[in-house]
Amino acid sequence: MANKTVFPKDFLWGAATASYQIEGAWDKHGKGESTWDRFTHTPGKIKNNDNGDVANDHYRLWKKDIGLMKKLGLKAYRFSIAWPRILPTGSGKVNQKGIDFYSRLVDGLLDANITPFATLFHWDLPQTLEDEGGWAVRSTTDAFVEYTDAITRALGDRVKHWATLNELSVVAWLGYEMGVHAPGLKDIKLSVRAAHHLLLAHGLAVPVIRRNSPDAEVGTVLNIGWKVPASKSTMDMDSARIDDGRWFRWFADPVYGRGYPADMVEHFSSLGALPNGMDFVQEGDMKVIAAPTDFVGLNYYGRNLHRVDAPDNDPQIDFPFPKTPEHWTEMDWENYPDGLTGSLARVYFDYQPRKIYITENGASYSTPPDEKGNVLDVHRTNYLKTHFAAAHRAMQAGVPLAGYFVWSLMDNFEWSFGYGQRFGIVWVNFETQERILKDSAKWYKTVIKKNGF
Ligand code: IFM
Repeated sequence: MANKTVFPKDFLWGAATASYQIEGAWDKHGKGESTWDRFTHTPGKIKNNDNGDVANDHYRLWKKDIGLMKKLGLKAYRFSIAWPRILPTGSGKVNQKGIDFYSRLVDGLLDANITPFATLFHWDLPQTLEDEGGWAVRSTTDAFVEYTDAITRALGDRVKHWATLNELSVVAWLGYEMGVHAPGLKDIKLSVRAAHHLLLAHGLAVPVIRRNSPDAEVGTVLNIGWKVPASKSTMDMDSARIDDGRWFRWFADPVYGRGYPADMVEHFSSLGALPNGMDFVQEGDMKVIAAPTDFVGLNYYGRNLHRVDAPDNDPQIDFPFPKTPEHWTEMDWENYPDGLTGSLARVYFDYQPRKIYITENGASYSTPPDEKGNVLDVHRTNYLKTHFAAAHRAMQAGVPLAGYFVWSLMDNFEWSFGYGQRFGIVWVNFETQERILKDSAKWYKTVIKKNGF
C-alpha cells in the first residue's frame, strides 16, 4: 500500500531521554551530587522510594543503547548532559571524565549516523548550587554560563543541535512552588525568581554556544499543553488562560521578545508571589532572554480541559472521552492529537520561530512482555500514529516542523512516579537491564524507513 502520510526528505526522526532518568552511576568517576540525587535519597519523596542511582545503567551500557537506536534507524537522538558530571560542584574545576563520557557518546552516535541533539539542562542541578539558593538566586545563571562554555568547547565541533534548558516551567513550578520535584520547595515567591533565572540562563547561554559551536542550531525546549475551557463561562475561560499563561506564555513571551505577559504579572501578584514587584528583573535582562534562536523545541503530551465547578457557572459544553486506555494514558493524561496540530500552528503563527522540533511526545503504558517476549503496546502505537498524523497536518498548514523526538527511547525513571510509568518504545527490565523492542518501536522503525506511514 502506498504511503499516505509522507514527511520531508530530511525530517529528523528521533527519540529522547534525559541524563538523570537513564544514566545511573550517580556517584561514579567524579560526578558531583545533583538535586535529584538528594531529593530521591530523601525518603517519601518518590513513589516506592525509587531513585536514579542505577536507572537504565546507560552510563555503562551506552554502546548497547546506540545499537538499539541503530536498529530502529533513528536519524537523531536527544539526550541531556548532567551538569554535575562536568562541574561536580557547579562551577570551578572541570571533571574530565564527565566530558569524556559525553564525547564518546557523541562519537558513537556520529559513527552510527545518528545526529546528536544535546540538552544542557534537564533538571539535575549540582546540589552545591542548590545549597547556595539554586535557580532562585542570580549567581546560578553565571554558573550555567561557565558550564555551557566548558561543555560546548568540548563537544561544539561535533554537536550541531543544542537546546539550553528543558521545560523551564516544570523546574520553577514543580520544584520551587509545589515541592513535587527537586529541590522540593514550596515557596511561590522563590518560584517566580527561579523562573526568571532559568530564562536568563537560557539567554546568556545562547551566544556562548554560538561562539563555541559556530554553525550549530540553538534553541530551548518548552512544554505546551492544549488548554481548553469546558464552556464559554468567564470562569472556565480564565482558568484555561491562566493555566496556559503559567506553563507556556510566562516563558515563551520573554524568549520571543514580548516581556512577561501582563495578565500573568497581575495573577502572580494576586497570589502574593511578587511582594516587591518584579525586583529580580535587572536592566537588560529581557533583551538577553530574547536572544535570537534557531528553533523552539516543544514537548506536547495532551489536553487540559478547564471546568470550574461553581454553582453559577455556565452549563458545561465540552467533555473528554471516557477514561479508557485508548483515550487516557497511565499518567492520567488525555490522548488528544488535535491539540498537537493546534499547538504547533499556534506557536508558529503567533511567535514565528524559525523552526520547530517536537522534542518530546509519547505516552505511558505499562504493557509487559508476553510469554513469547513480545510487548504488544497497541495503545502507544496508536498514540504515536495519531500524533504523527496531527503533526503532519500542521506541516501542511505551513508549520516548519523539522523533526520529531519520541519520548522516550526506553522506559526510565519517571521523576516522582519512579519506575512505575513506562514511556519507552523499548521495554527495560530494571532487574537485569535487558532491553526489548516493543511493538511501537518496530512500527516506528517502519515509519522512519518509509519516512511516513
Ligand atoms: O519524563 C518526562 C521528561 O523528563 C520531561 N517531559 C515530560 C516527560 C514525561 O513526564
